[in-house]
Amino acid sequence: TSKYENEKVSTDQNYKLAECPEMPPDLGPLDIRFVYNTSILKIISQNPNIQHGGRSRPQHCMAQQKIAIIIPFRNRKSHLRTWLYYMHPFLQRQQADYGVYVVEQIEDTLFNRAKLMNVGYAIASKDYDYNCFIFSDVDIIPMDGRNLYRCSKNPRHMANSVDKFNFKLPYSDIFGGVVAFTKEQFIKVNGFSNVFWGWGGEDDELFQRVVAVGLKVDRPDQTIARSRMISHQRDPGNERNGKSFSLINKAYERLHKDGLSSLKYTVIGITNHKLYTKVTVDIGNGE
Ligand code: UDH
Repeated sequence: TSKYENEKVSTDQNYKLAECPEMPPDLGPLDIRFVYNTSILKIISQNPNIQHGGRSRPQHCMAQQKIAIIIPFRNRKSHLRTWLYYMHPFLQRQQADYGVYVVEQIEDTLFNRAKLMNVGYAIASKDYDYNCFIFSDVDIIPMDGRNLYRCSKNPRHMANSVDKFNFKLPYSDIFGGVVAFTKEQFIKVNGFSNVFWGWGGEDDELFQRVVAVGLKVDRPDQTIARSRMISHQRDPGNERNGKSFSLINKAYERLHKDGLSSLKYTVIGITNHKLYTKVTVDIGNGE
């Protein structure tokens, strides 16, 4: 090797970024009003540091977690645009090393939010060495930058103070909206159940799984966890699941046989959009 190459190698080795701080600087309350009509092109131009597929990482420090954000999706284009508009700046200010995965269920089947989350986990894991998975509805936006979108010692429930519920927990075991799991935690609970078709119950079942494996749920302080939900009607194809109570009653029995261990799906397409990776998937129809 030439002298020049030796120098180059030693420079690269010496150039190690310092770890990012636990609490990034200058975070605080955000003004979230949902009164805008920005185009995707404008969001792209406002976020020049996003890489194709909706990836970003801090430029001046080494992030401690590699975070995949998984969003279950069908027919919510304007909600997704709102999410991208607010959340890319939010995550970058939090100095996150992250990628956004929008997991779209094909038409004409009953919606299955939980199974889409499992698919997102499986696809993102093949993409990059993610060690933290944040499962987020497309219609929830945090109102304070200090609500860190990170994993912690226990699975974490970020949406514990939503405007729709007057910023209170409607019941103590609620675990919907936005939750974060390390890879180890998610494997330990065997992911979400795959058998909740239609609206309701899959998030309560996930709570039961967390408890069953001896973990707890962490929640941020409610004053900083304030979030807004875009109000909407129930979607067609996502009617209430009438069986969810009887399913949850047997959550412990299904824990090891229903979840990541039994996940089956067919990928229809994976597209790298500028602001997110879109995974279109056929997850069956529950029959
Ligand atoms: N989702 C879709 N498309 C659908 C259904 C659900 O993208 O057709 C996703 C989306 O990310 C959504 C999440 O799944 O944020 C949760 O579904 P949801 O928004 O229907 O659930 P939520 O409990 O609302 O937030 C329930 C309907 C409330 C109707 C109240 C009318 N006043």
